[in-house]
Amino acid sequence: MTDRAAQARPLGRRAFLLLLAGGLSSFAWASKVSGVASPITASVSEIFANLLPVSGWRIYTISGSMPEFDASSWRLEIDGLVRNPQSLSYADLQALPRAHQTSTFHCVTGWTVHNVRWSGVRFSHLFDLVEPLPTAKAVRFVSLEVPYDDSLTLEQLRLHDAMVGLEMDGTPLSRPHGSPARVVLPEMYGYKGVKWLTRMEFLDHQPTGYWENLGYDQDAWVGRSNGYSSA
Ligand SMILES: Nc1nc2c(c(=O)[nH]1)N[C@H]1C(S)=C(S)[C@@H](COP(=O)(O)O)O[C@H]1N2
Ligand SMILES: [Mo]
Repeated sequence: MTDRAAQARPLGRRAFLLLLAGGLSSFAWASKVSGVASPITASVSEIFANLLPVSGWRIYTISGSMPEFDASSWRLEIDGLVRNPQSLSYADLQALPRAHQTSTFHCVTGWTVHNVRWSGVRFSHLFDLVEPLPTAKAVRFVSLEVPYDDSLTLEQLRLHDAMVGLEMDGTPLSRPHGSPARVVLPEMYGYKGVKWLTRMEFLDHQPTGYWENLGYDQDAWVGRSNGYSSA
């Protein structure tokens, strides 16, 4: 138990679970009414965030469960509108050319982590492997944490700083951060960064993702989406 959790007593476990349920339903209500989800939301993920001690980061999960990574069974399935579908093991992915970058991470709810060091595989290498068909326009990223998903266009995935992230700050992704793989695109808000990634599905259209179904923007450019303007 963290200090904060201890402080939360005399709220018992039962009350705590009710609080979670209440937070979730009020979030759904708020987003329906306002159209765009408010930056201040008492969602399950934020409550969990407050319980976990991490530096700068708030750990988000929509289900409260963090999928466990098993290197012997985990696969990154890449399928849909591609010539050569792939089922990559963790070792397969690690054997691909590795890219490194330092970038800033922004969550749309207003927190930022500067100078995150990422290491991973560029989407362009994965494109070379699977050969998207001419009809492919977007990729849907599926998490082991059901039903979290989101999507990006092929054009966006070709940006210089987009990757499947495998390491953060010099170590393999931790379980809270989405081990073993997460989507990284610093130019967009964090909800595009699907954690516990397990599938990339190539499609001829761009489907709406988990948070987008609750009112967030499909195009999640930092500073110029979701009601923010860089002007
Ligand atoms: N599977 C999954 N991926 C997710 C989320 C989530 O709840 N579940 N939250 C997203 C949001 S809104 C943000 S800001 C980042 C937060 O990353 P972190 O939990 O590593 O801090 O994860 C993104 N990816
Ligand atoms: Mo976020």
